[in-house]
Amino acid sequence: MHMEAVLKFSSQHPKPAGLILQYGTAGFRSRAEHLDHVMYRMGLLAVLRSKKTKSVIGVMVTASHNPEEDNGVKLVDPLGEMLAQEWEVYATDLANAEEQGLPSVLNDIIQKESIDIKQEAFIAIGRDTRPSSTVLSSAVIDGVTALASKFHDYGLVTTPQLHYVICCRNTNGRYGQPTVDGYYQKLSKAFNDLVKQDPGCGDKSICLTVDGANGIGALKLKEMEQYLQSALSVKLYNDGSEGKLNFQCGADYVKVQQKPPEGIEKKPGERCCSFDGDADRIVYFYNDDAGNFHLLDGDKIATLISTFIKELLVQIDLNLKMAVVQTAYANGSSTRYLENVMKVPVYCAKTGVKHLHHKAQEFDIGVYFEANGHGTVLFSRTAEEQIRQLVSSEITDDKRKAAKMLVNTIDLINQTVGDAISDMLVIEAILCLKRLTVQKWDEIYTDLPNRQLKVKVADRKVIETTDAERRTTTPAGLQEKVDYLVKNYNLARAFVRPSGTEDVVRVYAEADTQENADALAYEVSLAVYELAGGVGEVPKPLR
Ligand code: NG1
Ligand code: ZN
Repeated sequence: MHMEAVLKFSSQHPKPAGLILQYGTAGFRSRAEHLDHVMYRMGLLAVLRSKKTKSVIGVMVTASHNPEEDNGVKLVDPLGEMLAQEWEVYATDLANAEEQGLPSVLNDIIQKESIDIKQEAFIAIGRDTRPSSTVLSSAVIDGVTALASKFHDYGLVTTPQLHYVICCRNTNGRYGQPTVDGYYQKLSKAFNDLVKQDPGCGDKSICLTVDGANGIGALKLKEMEQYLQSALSVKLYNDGSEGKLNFQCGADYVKVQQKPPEGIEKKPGERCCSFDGDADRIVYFYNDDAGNFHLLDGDKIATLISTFIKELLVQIDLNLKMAVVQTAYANGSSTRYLENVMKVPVYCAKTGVKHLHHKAQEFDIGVYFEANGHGTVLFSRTAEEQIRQLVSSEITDDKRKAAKMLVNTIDLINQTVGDAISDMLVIEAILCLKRLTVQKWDEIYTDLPNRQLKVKVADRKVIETTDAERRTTTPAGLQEKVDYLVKNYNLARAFVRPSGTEDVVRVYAEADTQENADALAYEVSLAVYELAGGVGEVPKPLR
């Protein structure tokens, strides 16, 4: 191993004394100025992971929906999935080691994982548009270089684009060409073919307003527009030309604040969507004639997509098992609708797409979405093969059309990870093919009013959870208190969990009216503050 080089490069990326960071829900996240050493070390770790898996590994520099001043890094595994959980602890050990201890941490990993250090490694690197991302991604490159390994710097890409190219590279192009252009070609062909199944969907008949969160998604959507000539015309706002990344715009703002982003013009009934800062999430929204705001979040998206797929499956008559995976944040109405009306099995996973992705892999077709708009659809290899074979077999024209539409859907979906651009194209195609306005889509079921709040506590680890994070086991008495508070409201549900990306405890409540959801969320916040060591201002009622 090149330990001298490791230490030499490391001195250019010193670790701030005493700084301890954790590989959280989506990698490391912090203020950008705290991350230079982490980036360097994730370059080192990516090389070890690449040697271990004998595959190309990705490193994405982004802090997603977090403020522009923050940054972060996530590693991408061979098939475009999130880094294997067993390696998260190595990431944390490496990030927190004092400089002189680096060689021994690296050697430990090499030994524990029986890594052949002579094995070649190859790393693909991407970054978002944050001003800090350029220098931070060169720190990653230093890490890769220190271990004398090769890399390709994809530069500015969305997170899902990097996941896509990693999957392509490691499957010898079976998933597509491993370039950003290959991504545009694959998705646009699938989209154009899908909407062509219906003559009413051509000629720019689909018009959509997009809030690009002033981030990478805006940039990439602009690049992609020329490939979508046939059907879609986009009005792009918050394209990064002036506004600040994720500031009063973007999917997280729209979802959490439950209001439209700043800086976009829209007429009543006009369909709009918001990407997040690295374009792996999307939510839709519109204002009705009375000016009321309506949000169509990940749950509504999961319902739309799973209904569409289920209808096609019925037509092609293949016995494939489809399920929807959600988290505790899924609106109760969506779960009830899927289970009771659509008769689709629904599972609840812990927050964080890696958990949802894992669960979704258990089915022939696994649709997973977090309420915040991060999600995708996974087709098992056999399901995909069966559907593809059907297209060229002896069947009726109607059946063939349905099978073709499923094939186009498979190709349009980015199965590696949630992808705002890909999800947007799937949704737009479905709405057009099913002749659904955004209002009609919204009316499929009515969301229960809900509220999400944050509480600051001295140490959020005092809160431990069970049952896919729907119940707390510590501190003593907290769950009993939440149960007691929930009983006072109709159709109510509430839960508490420590965030994996911010130093806060999250509180979620839903109930029959917004007033009740707000009151319950406030009461639960107060219980957290009192029983879990709240710091700073005591939570106040929302109204
Ligand atoms: P945390 O901070 O652990 O709640 C948030 C989101 C997740 C996920 C991650 C990664 C909510 C309530 N939580 O996690 O769904 O997207 O960020 O970005 O939206
Ligand atoms: Zn994101």
